[in-house]
Amino acid sequence: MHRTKTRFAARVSRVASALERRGIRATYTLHDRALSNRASRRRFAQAPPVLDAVQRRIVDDLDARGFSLLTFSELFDGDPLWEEITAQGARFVEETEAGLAGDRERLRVRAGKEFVVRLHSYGVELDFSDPWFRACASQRMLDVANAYLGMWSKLEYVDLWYSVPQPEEATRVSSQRWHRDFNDRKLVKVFLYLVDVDTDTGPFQYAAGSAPGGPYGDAWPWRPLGENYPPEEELERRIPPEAIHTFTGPRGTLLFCNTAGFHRGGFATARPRVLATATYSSPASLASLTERSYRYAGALDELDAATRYALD
Ligand SMILES: O=C(O)CCC(=O)C(=O)O
Repeated sequence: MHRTKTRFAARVSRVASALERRGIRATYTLHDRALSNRASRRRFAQAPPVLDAVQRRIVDDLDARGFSLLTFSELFDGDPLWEEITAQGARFVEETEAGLAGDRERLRVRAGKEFVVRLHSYGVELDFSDPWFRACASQRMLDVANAYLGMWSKLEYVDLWYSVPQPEEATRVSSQRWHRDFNDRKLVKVFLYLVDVDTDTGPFQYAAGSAPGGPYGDAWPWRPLGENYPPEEELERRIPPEAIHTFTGPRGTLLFCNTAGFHRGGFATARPRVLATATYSSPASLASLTERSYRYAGALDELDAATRYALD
């Protein structure tokens, strides 16, 4: 009797979560096609930003292969923001290493992804006094994200990560394995390396052309809440090695990437990888698939319309 009841309960819970998934997918599609994204595309089209040559190159690269690689100083030429971000990174490293050596309870980690310590994680308040947030909400970055997405985007996620070195024999787990992000069909993730990253520091890797619409877009195709983690060896058989890019590089390396395409990283074995990251996605994503990681604590009415939209 107990067994029957337990099986029945398990079945009810499976059906309930399948229905919930279906509901979330339907909400995403509705917001993408008809509700929020349509209005956001119209707003963008009414006054598209004027991009300079560096910003144009990033958008063209993203369109052509799903990523763009440059340096922070190319995009923020001569801006003292770099010194502020590196100081922010240094404080984060110091606090993280003190936590790793002592009270690990203080460290911000997510269950199943304990190898990444975060500066903010979710549920924080941020404003322009935070240097990395200021970079992410700047027109230099936001105009790029909006131009690639063809709409006013939402700045959904802002953080700094410290990837803790793993034993070399450890197996890759979670985002250390090839996957597509579930967030959106088309999104922009940004990674700014705050330390030199070599092959033992867990470099980010990307399969160019694997975003929806690309030559490998049909391999385990993106769907909202899809099964986004295929077996590693199968993926490596299906996508040719020349499409796989491994982003080693010095501190200051800046990468824009549509992570609806296959990517992985953070499998540091020799040294910690420290980076700043951000995600820009469509309003449809925030309405259905994702949650903003922070609340903007500044005054929205002091911002221009596209920035206000991104942070609100
Ligand atoms: O840590 C990495 O390099 C991978 C990050 C990742 O998979 C993601 O942000 O979706």
